[in-house]
Amino acid sequence: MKNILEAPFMVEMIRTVTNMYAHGWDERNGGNVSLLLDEAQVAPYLDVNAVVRTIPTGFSAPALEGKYFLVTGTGKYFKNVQYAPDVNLGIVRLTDGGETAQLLWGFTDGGKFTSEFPAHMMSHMARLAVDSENRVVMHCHPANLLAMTYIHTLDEREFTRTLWQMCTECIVVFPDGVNVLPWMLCGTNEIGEATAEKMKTARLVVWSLHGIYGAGRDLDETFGLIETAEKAAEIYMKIAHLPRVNTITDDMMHQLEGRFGVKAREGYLD
Ligand code: 2HA
Ligand code: ZN
Repeated sequence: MKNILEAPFMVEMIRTVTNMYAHGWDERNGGNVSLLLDEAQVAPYLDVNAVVRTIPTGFSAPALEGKYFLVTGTGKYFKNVQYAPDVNLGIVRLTDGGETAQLLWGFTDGGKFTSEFPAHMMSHMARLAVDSENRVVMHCHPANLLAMTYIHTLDEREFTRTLWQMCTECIVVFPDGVNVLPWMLCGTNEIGEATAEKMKTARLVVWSLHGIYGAGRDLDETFGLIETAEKAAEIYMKIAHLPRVNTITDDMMHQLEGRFGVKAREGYLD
């Protein structure tokens, strides 16, 4: 068996959560990440028939039957992942129609996957139905996006348009815009279902007064998506209380659509 700590997916996951912590997005045990893996990716590094223990998930996810995920642990601190990946991360395979997770590696202190596992798995299902290449769901608490949910309308079109207006490249990076959930109790199947519903039409879902979810094809892309939205929110928080003299107009955004070959969410531009 090859050393799993040297597997490209493991190295990338450790680098990503370390970077998320460095960005201040994941204080204490805040945030969680899940990465969909193929059996062929995992097999050189562990015996896929050796189940360490099974953990009930508390939900059903038939579309994810037999799928493998590398996922952050509940109560674990992103800042510690690089020093003890086998404690803070785990690899699970879903069985029983998604109702059981078979632990194959990690969570060596007896721990388990993130409390937001329902939101992650339901979001994977939703995104895979739209994009079969989607592999990542990422949640964190970036300060400016969070701050924005205290002072900006939560109307999705307005929220998206404000972010697009803050940096020229926003509409290019997330032409599908940002969906927004009202405050809901986290860690529940209900917020998981609501997040997944929102994931059908956008790869970014804001959890008002809490944080954000991003989805994408790989860790870099998903990190970059959240990074770009958070940068836009930062600009907004710098200027929201000041008179606006200039802005990115809808006409400019139509020019960006043409130049970069993207199409803004239907009805979001005038
Ligand atoms: O504790 O961020 O939403 C991790 C979280 C819960
Ligand atoms: Zn959170």
